[in-house]
Amino acid sequence: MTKARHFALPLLIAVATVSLAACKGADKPETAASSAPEGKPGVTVSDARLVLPAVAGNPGAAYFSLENQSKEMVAIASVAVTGAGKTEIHTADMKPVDHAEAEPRTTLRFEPGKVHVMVFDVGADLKAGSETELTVIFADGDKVSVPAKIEAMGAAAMGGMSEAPKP
Ligand SMILES: [Cu+2]
Repeated sequence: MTKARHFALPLLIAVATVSLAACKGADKPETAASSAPEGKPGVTVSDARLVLPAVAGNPGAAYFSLENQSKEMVAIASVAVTGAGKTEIHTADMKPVDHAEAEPRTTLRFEPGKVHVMVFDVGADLKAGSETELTVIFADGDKVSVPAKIEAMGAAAMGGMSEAPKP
């Protein structure tokens, strides 16, 4: 009988070690897999455009729509425009705010006369009729980049009105 006892003990230890290892392995299998470099699940940015200042050196403005299909609030920390300097998120009455929020299952529209992005130091190579890139940076660090149409100030300000008379 003494021989049997000698066998049984190491076997028990082996079984315990194996089950411990299995526990550890099942803990967090996909930590590194879920961070995409661009894009944000449930969020779509569209209709991006940059309106150039009427007078060179003045700030321009950027507009876009952000559709939040997710169940969570999405916070925009800042917006970057390729070829321009710094930007600020402004309320309708031109007050800078440190972020803008899109409620769950709503579309937040940045548009003239409402919340908008003020764009400073607009580079000379940003020309009406061409495109640049607008990047929305979220409070959690995610980013979404989309092409932005570049428009002259007149076209946006005049809306549906006819063009100014030519000299
Ligand atoms: Cu403004």
